[in-house]
Amino acid sequence: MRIATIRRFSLGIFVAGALGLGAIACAPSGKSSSTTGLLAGDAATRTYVPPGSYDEYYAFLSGGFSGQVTVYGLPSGRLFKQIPVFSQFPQTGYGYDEDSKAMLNTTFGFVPWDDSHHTEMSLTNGVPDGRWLFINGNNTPRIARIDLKRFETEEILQIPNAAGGHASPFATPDTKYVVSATRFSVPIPQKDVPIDSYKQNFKGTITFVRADQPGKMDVAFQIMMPGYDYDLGHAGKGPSDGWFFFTTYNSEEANTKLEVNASQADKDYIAAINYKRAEECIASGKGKKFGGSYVHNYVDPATRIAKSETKTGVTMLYPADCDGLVYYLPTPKSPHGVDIDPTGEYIVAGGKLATVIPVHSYTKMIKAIAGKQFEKTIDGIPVLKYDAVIAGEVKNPGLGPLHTEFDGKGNAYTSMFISSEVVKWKLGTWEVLDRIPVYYSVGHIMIPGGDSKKPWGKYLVALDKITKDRYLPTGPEGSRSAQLIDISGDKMKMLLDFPTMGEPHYAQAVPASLLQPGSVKFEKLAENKNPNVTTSEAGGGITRTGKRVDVKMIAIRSHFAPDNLEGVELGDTVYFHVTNIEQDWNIAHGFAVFGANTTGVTLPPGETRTVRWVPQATGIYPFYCTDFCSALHQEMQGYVRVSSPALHVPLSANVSKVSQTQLGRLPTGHGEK
Ligand code: K7E
Ligand code: CUA
Repeated sequence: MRIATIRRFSLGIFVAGALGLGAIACAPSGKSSSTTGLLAGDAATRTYVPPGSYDEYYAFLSGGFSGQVTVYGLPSGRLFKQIPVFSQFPQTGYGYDEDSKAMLNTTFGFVPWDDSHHTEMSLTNGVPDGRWLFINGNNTPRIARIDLKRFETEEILQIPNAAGGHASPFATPDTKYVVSATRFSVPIPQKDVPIDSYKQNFKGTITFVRADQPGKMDVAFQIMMPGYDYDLGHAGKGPSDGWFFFTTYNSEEANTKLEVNASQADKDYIAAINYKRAEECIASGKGKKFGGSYVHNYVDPATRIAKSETKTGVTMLYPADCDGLVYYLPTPKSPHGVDIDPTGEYIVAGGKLATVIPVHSYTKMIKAIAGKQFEKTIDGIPVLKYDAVIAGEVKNPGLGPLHTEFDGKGNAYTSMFISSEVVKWKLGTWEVLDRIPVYYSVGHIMIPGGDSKKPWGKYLVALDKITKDRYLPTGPEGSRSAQLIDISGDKMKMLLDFPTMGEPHYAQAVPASLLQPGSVKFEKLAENKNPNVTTSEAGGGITRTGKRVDVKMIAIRSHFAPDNLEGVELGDTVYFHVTNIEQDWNIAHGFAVFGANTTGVTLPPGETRTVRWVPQATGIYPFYCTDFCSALHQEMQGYVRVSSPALHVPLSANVSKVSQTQLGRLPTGHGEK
């Protein structure tokens, strides 16, 4: 079905192109006319941000299997930055250098990769506040927190007792919690059992993580759930604040050929979790102590060096022990997304195999709970009657509904994966108002603030999985694509395509004014508490502790000091602690040494980075600045001599204005080890 659809669309474009209409070929023949109202020139004007001008929104796209986040401007679609989160990043040295590599520690050891799906902005009163961006690691379940003053990953918490952290890291309206539900059920705790004992042994968990205290993210509690696959989640808001909703599929509990065996049941469920009730049950001692260890990594705010701590044990809640904690809302069919409208009343499911978009009512749900309108009970979880909770169904929306966002004006927009379109419909009447084709196979869509109480409903970004025909070919694998759609009028209008990095599953965006004023320009040297900081040329030097050699140096336009180092011996491990003492925005230097076998680094102004190097042979090794920083950048270099231990070459560094007797002494002041 999907391929046929794509072919049809491709053909449409080809025909349009042949007729010389390539520039406005965003309306395939035979589809809605809603895209034809916009001339290419109008779209260009709407998305053109002239040189020297700024974009209106920051957009944060998840990087999918790149394990990163990318930062774009809207409406231009210009890429500003990649923020490494779960992946090592050669461009900066993230995950390679001595300062940041602890960020990637887990109980599985050092894990320098993950599959990141959902970005989530921190919220205050249900509105994105621009403090932090959270993103999940799917494969080795983790949640990261990115600080949006620095656009840097500052914290990563591993999720124990889970296998796949997909329904994550959605936030409560006050960011008290972010959540992670296990996509794959497994034995919890893990044990070696036959796979076909799934129904007896496999379970799912839903984890609530305390997230409102930066640097102190921690597992608050977990809920032991039936062995389904948990897909996505969203918090209630307004009247439904205090509840969290998660989609499930594979309520059949199949363990093989899921594409058939997990598609048997007519309906799966949305799990509605009353997390205020969870807090009460825990307070009254109904939680159980449960095992499971996990690693918490965070950037020490003073030193800016990442640290890891391993934690053990969680509080586990069983629905049977805490009545009123979880209810199941029957939902057709293998639902994917679950999205709560800005008023908090409607719970919209993306039943990817369903022919309708089912919408539940929070009010009806509460009434059905009070009236005990239960179909049955599963592991202590009452299943509510479908008719008692359903508010309405959007009929004939298209094929393969996945995700819904809202514009704050009473309209909802749903991505249709199979029929490759975005469909606009009205909350309350459920009528389809408009549809626009996208290219192709759209997954998530994003309206700035479109999952919050206060959407900025001007643009919609479609995040497409397949982009045949949109860009010049680049070999067998092309990029995925984002498409910017104007939703300010009655009809949606396609404005722009731009390629993405990795596979952006979800995205968040906020007005630039929320982040621009607070963006850090440089680290103040006086506030750099890295123990290896060097704040002046005279402060550099070289010291030996057994087989370990520490070099402290500064970088400033256009030299390193010291820049001649002797006395390093074969068999030593050398740590270069380089501080960029520039105090000006965006004046970066870099550092790399010949034969470097760990990393090079870029050095933001005012910051210290440490590179570990184990020389493999005697000789002379140049080091240099990797960032073209001035007209004399090519002169920004130095040498390290590596000698045989038998030669007993004395340790030396040509530190200016410093006598030989001072060599090897750490500078006074902060930072003494
Ligand atoms: Cu790709 Cu949110 Cu992981 Cu849907 S998920 S597309
Ligand atoms: Cu410093 Cu180039």
